[in-house]
Amino acid sequence: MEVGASGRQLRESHVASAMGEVRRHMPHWAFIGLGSNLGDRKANYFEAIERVQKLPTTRIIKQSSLYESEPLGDAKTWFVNAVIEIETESSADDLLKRLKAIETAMGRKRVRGKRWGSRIIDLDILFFDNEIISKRTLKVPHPELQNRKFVLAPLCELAPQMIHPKLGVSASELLAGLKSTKKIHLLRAS
Ligand code: A4P
Ligand code: MG
Repeated sequence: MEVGASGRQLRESHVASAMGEVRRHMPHWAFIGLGSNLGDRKANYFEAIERVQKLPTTRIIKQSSLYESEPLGDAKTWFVNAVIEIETESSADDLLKRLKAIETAMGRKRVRGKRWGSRIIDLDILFFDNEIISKRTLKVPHPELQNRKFVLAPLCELAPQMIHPKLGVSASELLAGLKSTKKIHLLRAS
């Protein structure tokens, strides 16, 4: 769903400040992957979207369709997955903090020792500008995105030409080359 002009266009725009001078307005753009497999999964998705929309200096530009996907890892219940594009004036670290705060506010509990377990909501930063970030707390592009149809299918609705800054290929090429046998189907078209 197209919500407004592309973040990349806006990034380049100039805006007049309250003082009357023209200053460069340079929000960042990011793609966020959302996943839920506990409780009312669709309602969780919509609540998360609302909370992202309310983050300071952040705006949702596009939302993908919703998909239902077979779990990868320890979880037993199928996930609802989607991807959104945002523009924000937050740094990548700050955005991560804010997304984690949304997960916590929505009641997500992390189970020690359980990798890829069930969760009310998971918000992952897939891309942040064209940055490559390799910190313990934040890895961008998300290190697993190229292996996941539940990320690539919704991402390709929004940005099929998006070049992965580390792998140097587009999202649609990654999707076309994906070998995963995990099932995924469309739940709600955007
Ligand atoms: N972290 C590092 N990079 C990032 C990033 N780009 N975005 C750190 C968000 N967080 C990032 O994440 C653990 C730590 O990763 C965070 O504290 C953050 O500092 P977490 O959300 O606490 O735990 P997690 O989500 O269980 O771990 P992980 O490894 O991030 O898992 P993923 O990649 O999120 O995968 N199957 C289906 N069908 N659909 C799904 O959505 N999701 C997962 C979780 C597994 N299986 C799934 C799905
Ligand atoms: Mg996560």
